Amino acid sequence: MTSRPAYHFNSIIVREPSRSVVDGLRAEDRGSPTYEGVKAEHDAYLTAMREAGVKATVLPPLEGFPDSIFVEDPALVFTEGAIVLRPGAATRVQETEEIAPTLREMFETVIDLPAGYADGGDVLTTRESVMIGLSARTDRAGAEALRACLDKLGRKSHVVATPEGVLHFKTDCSLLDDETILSTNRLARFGVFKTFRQMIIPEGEEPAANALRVNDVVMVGADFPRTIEMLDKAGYNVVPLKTTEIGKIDAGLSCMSLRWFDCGQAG
Ligand code: CIR
Repeated sequence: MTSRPAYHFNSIIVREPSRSVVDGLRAEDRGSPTYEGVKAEHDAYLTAMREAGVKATVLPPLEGFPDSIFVEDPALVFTEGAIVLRPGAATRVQETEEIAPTLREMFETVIDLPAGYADGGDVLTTRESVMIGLSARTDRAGAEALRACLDKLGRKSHVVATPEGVLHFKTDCSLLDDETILSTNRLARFGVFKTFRQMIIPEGEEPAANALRVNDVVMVGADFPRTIEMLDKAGYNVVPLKTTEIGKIDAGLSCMSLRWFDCGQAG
């Protein structure tokens, strides 16, 4: 267990969207996002992050990688160090080579995942343990190799399942505070959050489960009024953010940043 709340961050890395983001991967075609729309959502996200108290390192767009705005997937970051992952989608594998130099500049310890496949979207960091969801992007070999890397950073971890057809573990859940998880009903039914208080997403608003707690605020997709009302009533300081365009390429709020608490920085 670490000493500070798992949602206490003072540093993030984001990457500007490329014009090629309109070709981002998607499971189901609900129309392509527009570059301008994604850029506006990304800008608002970055503003909200800064208002929440983090210092942002903004990386330049990568035209060759349509999904590279989703920096959460090729790496994991912690106060103790970073892990360069092995993304499970063929078009995203080389995003690691693009982000690794920044991580090596910013972290003393950087570990490369040695085997298998794992996406950061499948990893939920809680105060007690790092949960690794098996999915179409994260296989058993990757999850076990990741556990060994996390062990080197002094982090406990365990492997859990992701519902069939759901892109990432965190597509369906997020941390609201150290005791509380926001989850879809379909994931909560797996029983993986038994040690937490659980808040269940209202039926029909499942994509709202990928919310994001950063310091005092919970960022939530603006298209999900019942989830916003539920969290608001529960006393959370909700910041609604538009995710309509990135939602067309299966993304939510956690995917657009790597977040950590840097002890070398005040705040
Ligand atoms: C992909 O399929 O990889 C992107 N279109 C969406 C990635 C979303 N990432 C995340 O939730 N961590």
